[in-house]
Amino acid sequence: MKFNKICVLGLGYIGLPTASTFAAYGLQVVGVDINRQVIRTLQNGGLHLYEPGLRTVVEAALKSGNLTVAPQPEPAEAFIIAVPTPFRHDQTGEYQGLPYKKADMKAVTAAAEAIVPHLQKGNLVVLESTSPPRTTIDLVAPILEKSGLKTGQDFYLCYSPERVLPGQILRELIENARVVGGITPESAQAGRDLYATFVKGEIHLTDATTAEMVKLMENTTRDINIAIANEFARLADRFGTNIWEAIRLANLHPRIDILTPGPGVGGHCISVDPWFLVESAPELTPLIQTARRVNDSQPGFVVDLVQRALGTLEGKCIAALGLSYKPDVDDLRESPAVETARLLAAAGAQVHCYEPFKPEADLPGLTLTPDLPTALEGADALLLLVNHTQFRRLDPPGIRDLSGLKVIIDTVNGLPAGDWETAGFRIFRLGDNQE
Ligand code: SAJ
Repeated sequence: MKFNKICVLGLGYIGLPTASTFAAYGLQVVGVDINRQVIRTLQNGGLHLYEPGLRTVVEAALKSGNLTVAPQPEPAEAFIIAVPTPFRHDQTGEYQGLPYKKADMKAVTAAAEAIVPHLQKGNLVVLESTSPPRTTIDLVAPILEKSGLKTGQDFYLCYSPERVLPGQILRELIENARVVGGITPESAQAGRDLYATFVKGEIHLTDATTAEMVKLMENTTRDINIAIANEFARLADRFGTNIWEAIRLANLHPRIDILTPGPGVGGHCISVDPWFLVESAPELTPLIQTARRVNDSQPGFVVDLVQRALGTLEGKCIAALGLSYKPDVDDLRESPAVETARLLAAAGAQVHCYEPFKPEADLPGLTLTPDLPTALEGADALLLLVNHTQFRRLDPPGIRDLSGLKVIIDTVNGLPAGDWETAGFRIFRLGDNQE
């Protein structure tokens, strides 16, 4: 199939890079977002999110005229749905007395409904949003059929997960292998033709539900692997040893690759997606549920560490460095750093948060400071929550001159302990209890 004009629904971390990349490769792209502020920002030459390299690609795409943005879709040959699938905040499920989170499919439903009036014979629709198994068949296809057209006969329908790593989206979008799951083999082939516009990695064809499973299995596996690393850190702490050294040595084994412990798992993907499998079959997913709970409870473990370092939290002032869900990104969604700061504040500490990628974020209940010196003012301890490159380069004598604090708490093994100790600080590391 040959495509000249496509609509990309959802201009977030995935939709916007995808829309601009298609535009860069010569397609006419209408980028659609229901948030008028997003549309206005883009039309005025701004950008509502940060991703390395994205500004240049978006600017070029808009300037060339290949990318336009609009609040509603319009007739096109292909429609890509890249809207968020968070979990529901108003409702949880329960299995054996424990709560589990449920997917909020409102945005996917609304996007599919918005396509209906424009859907024509021979069109292709691709769902990219991470979704519970069978969403393409059971949710999206019936909505699209309200057009009077038959799925697989009159129009093609695919599920194709995005698997790009935030921070490297533009490169991975092009270079990664892509899985395209069709509701029919012809649908999968149409999907391949579309992504072949720019994908340099291999494009693997399968059915829609398998493609949904692939995505969920990838992120769930990573979640479970991080959970075991976090549990090992708790054990190292209990046994008075150093998890970072233990992991380094264990990873010398040719078949072992333990991931990195930290304050927990955040972001819009790994902390959310495993619940989609749990929701679909709670009785089959005890391991997945436990891993989620281990990672979600990791901020509490950090609070214990801070308490140990400071004696008490009541009345103590803590400079919390980093709020994003992982290093060198501005995304605060489901961030364990934010959760940790909130728990510390709830326990009576005064927390000065500093997030260099979003110094003015609006986080109810938290105090954000515009820069590092302000965060350090009056602080009893510096708490490193995110391993941002610029924090790793902090200069211990410089911090000593800026502030009277003596205690450093490092949850991500980002700071060279020796240098800080030489400069007169006491350093407490997550999973390293050698008192
Ligand atoms: N984390 C750890 N320890 C680790 C690795 C990560 O605590 O060893 C934490 C991070 O700090 C962060 C969270 O886990 O809070 C997730 O970070 P990540 O870098 O592992 O993953 P994401 O969420 O940025 O991107 C993932 C990727 N999935 C996999 O690697 C299997 C990416 O390829 C997906 O496209 C993306 O989810 C997505 O959109 O689903």
